[in-house]
Amino acid sequence: MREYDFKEVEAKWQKNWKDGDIFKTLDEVEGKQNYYLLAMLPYPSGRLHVGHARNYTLGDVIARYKRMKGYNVLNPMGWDSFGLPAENAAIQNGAHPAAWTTSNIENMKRQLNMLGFSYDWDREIATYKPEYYKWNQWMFKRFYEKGLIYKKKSFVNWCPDCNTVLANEQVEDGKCWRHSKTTVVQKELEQWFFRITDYAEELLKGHEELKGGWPDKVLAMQKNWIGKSFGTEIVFKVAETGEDLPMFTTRIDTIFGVSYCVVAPEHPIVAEILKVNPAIKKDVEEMENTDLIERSAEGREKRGVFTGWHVINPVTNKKVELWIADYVLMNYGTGAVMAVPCHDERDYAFAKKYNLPRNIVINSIDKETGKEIELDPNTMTCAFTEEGVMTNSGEFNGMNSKEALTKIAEYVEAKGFGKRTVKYRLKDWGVSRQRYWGTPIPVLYCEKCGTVLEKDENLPVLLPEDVSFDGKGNPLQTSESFKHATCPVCGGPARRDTDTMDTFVDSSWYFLRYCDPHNDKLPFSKEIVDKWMGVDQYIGGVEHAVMHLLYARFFEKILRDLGMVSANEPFKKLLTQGMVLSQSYYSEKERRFIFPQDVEVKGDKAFLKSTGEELVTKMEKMSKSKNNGVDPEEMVLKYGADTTRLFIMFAAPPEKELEWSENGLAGAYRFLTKIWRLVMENKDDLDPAEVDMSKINRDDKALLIKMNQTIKRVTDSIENDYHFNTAIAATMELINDTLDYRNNILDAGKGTSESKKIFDDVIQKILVMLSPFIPHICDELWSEIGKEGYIYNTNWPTYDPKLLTTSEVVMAVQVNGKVRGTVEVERGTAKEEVEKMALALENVQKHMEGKQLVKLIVVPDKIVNIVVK
Ligand code: ANZ
Ligand code: ZN
Ligand code: ZN
Repeated sequence: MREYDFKEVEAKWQKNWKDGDIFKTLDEVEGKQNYYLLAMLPYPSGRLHVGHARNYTLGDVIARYKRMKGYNVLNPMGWDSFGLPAENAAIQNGAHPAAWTTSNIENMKRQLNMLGFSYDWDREIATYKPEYYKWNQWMFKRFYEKGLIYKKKSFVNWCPDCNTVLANEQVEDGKCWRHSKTTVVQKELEQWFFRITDYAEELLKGHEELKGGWPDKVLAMQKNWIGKSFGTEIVFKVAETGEDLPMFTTRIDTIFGVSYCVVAPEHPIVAEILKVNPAIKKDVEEMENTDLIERSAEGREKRGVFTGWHVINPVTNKKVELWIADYVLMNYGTGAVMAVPCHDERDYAFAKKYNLPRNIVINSIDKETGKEIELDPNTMTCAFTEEGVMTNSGEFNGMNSKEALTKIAEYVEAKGFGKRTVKYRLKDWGVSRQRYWGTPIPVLYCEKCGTVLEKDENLPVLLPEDVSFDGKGNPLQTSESFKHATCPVCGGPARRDTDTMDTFVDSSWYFLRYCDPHNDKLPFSKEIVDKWMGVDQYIGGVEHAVMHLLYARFFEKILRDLGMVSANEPFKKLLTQGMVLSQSYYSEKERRFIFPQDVEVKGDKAFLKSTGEELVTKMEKMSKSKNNGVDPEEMVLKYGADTTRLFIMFAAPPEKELEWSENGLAGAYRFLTKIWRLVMENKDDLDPAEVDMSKINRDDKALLIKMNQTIKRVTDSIENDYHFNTAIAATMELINDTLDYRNNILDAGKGTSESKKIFDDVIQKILVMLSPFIPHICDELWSEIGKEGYIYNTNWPTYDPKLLTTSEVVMAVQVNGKVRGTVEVERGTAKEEVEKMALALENVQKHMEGKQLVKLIVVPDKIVNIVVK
């Protein structure tokens, strides 16, 4: 028998698939429903990492499974190939970002193909290609025409290491998402913004459509990010000037307790105040220069200054001081706050520091007695922010504060003091980046015509080649050919915008381009896109919950409103795969992480080979700094693609963390050799012909039932949130039963005329069910058993619902109350038959010997009772 040689098998089938062009996907196939499977496209960093391998294996298994279930499946792949690393590599090595990116793509494509993924490469896209980014520019123009893009001078997040602006979503705990040690600072710049806030409400409402299909946690993260809050805008008048100063509050129930008001240092009124009170200028400037993220940090000491001016509370007519403080931000609400120290933590801290008045307007309620507990502003140690009973609030006294929230809002509206409003935490999306490696923004500045957009027929605005990558500032500004252009309106000289678009623009619509990748008239045709969209199953990392996944939804909605697509939501179902962990080894003596090759593992302990020191082990996320990374290519070279795929799918359900282990891989490999042997030893005169059910015996039936049960279990496990691990486990059980059947029945000559047929059928079904996971070996064995073509094109097996449970029961046979044996019979067997079988049992006869039969009772399908004397 030929041994299993994965290198030979995998190379052979990868070539066959390619030569046969079997993964080519048409937009329509007669009699088949379309199914769009999408895995998040990778950034071409150079090498595939384990997270990619997991993500794309999951996708490929689903794609192959759906294909066999009769769908016309789209399973595309591409490259999110603009972005900083390419540019940083250019600065370091002098290679052009395009060259770096192209060679990375080539290498990663080779690695993906090594894993046997069923991509239709004819639909491959790469966002750095002019034929792709042209459409970013085209869409920029359409969005601009719709009023969804505007330019504004504003404070933006700036990473001094990236040397560029970051979106709010790219700032994590005040640090850059790419430089976890770099504090993001604020810088004032002219920026292009996408009006994502126009869609805030719809992005929130759209969650109704996604419930069930998306993980709850992702929906919760988006909801929180959009941050809808209901409040009231109430107008205070400035006592000194009479001008209106609107405040945004979510707690209008506390209006009677306002003891001062605050504006942000950037608030427009501050300029007027400085004219009459220049002494506070320095304070204001210092507050303005404090980092925005730091300013909004919880628990931080607040800073402020009294303006000298006052404002009048419209409800109470009371005059209170107006302050400027750093804890109020200009980009939220109205940039002005009515402060109620006894009922708000920030106000409380501020009022204590600056000795401002504090008034109670809500009393606490005793939970047991329901009685009001009077609070004392002088003895309380923190703000009371819960629900309670209204006090010191005129006609609202005694009312529950929650009820008062509505009542006072109505009152304020009726009196014309203000109106109820809704505010969102979500900000417009700033897309200008001061970098080279991105889509040029198709805007020019002409002295005569002002801001103008490039003509459609002049798109794409190409990235110029005459740039220098010296790490100082924006390379585009070094290109003379780029900067100096012709005004598309008057033909005079004009200056190009030298910023490029945030690369999240690229990934906001790439899934539409896959549907119609070669279109040179439009980004895509609506007719074709509507055949595929929305994506039936999207797979990727949960780290994209609020950036990519929100931006892509935003784009889909704009494009729908532009009449370019029909679906409301781009991704019907979302699977966020878990992280891949592996063992790390740490030496406390040497204070460093040890590479696995320098470790000796004994039982559950690990030692440093060179010194014998016992190491600290931990299962944790793979990372370079922990020396616990695994290179998937190495694994494929060592064990093969099928083994690697099988291990990844078998080790954990997709949404859970996966613990990488070489033992696990070795186990997967042994399993493959077992299948190999099972098929190769039995492949001759394979004859899975129709079984004559009247001729089978009990053992035949047991295997048939096991097979049908397995088909059901495997199918159900896949349909139920892709629990591939249980699907594989079920198939392993069937394989073991099949081996037993061969050894104990076929080889022992105990079979019937039907036994071999059943056995052969089981072998075929096993190959079909395993093929989405381990496609190479299955195709090889498929051809070994004499099949033509590819398993990829066969149908998924179905089960016979009548063959899911055995109809046999085991009945105990008792003699004088003691079990002396059992009989196995078909359910509902006649009493006389059962009696005969029971009395024929040797052990029963032994215990009846020399005695007289008194009674024989058969409880059908349960028990036989024999009484003797
Ligand atoms: C009076 C008040 C009394 C408030 C009280 C709270 C508790 P969310 O829920 O996040 O929307 N606020 C409004 N604009 C602000 C700004 N630009 N910078 C800083 N704080 C601002 O928060 C809304 C609450 O945050 C508002 O309700 C306001 O303080 C404050 F017992 O008004 B509140
Ligand atoms: Zn950075
Ligand atoms: Zn002009």
